[in-house]
Amino acid sequence: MTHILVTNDDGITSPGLLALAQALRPLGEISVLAPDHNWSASGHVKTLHKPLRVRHVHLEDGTPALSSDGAPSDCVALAMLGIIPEKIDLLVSGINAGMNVGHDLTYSGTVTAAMEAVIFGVPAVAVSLDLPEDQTEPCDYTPAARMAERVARQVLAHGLPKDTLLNLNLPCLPYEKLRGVRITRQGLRVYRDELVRRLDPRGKPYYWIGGPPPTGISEEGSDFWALSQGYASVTPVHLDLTAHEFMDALALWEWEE
Ligand SMILES: [Mn+2]
Repeated sequence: MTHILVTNDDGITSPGLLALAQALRPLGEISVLAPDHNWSASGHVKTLHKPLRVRHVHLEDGTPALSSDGAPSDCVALAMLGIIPEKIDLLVSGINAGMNVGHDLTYSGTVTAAMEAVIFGVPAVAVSLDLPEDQTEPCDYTPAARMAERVARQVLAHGLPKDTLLNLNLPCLPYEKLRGVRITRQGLRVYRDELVRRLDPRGKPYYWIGGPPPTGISEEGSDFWALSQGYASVTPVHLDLTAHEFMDALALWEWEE
């Protein structure tokens, strides 16, 4: 039987995790191992200097699950190294509260959890939902979860090339309003971070990385563009970070003293 591991970076109580676990259920056996708190923007973590705990918990619908004080990527490693004894056929991470596009991929706990699975040789999909800032109603994760199930089904049918994951992002739209799937490239994010300096009660400064949320550049064919057009964005992401096109020019630098 197909065995799917589900994790996220928003934490075990996140509604996106529950929606995802429920939507994937028809595809096989689902194991959930997710962080016990929010690890958004934690990057790719391997915890080496403290022990990791794993607890038996239940999702809101009663589904048995496991939670850990480790990072999303730790959760994947724990599962693959034996916490989940059965062979895992697919890892799906999400559904993240907020899109993961452009350079977000280097920060994202959602995406780095998928990277961890790929390092273990297990195909992986990261799923993120674009949550509009001005939204008063909480966004419904069901349409995104339905699309995640479609993408997961494709990955189980076709497999993925070595060192490759799929980064799925969805606009916050009802399922019928989704315009379909676009295969995209990693786009360009525009960060608007500002340093916020404050004083603690003893007069010493401390800092926040503040500022408004990032925007993006809507170049046709990119992940950010697809979301802005109402499409589900599927970007194949490779773990080979080599700048291949720069290698020849780099070789021409003065390497001999
Ligand atoms: Mn998150």
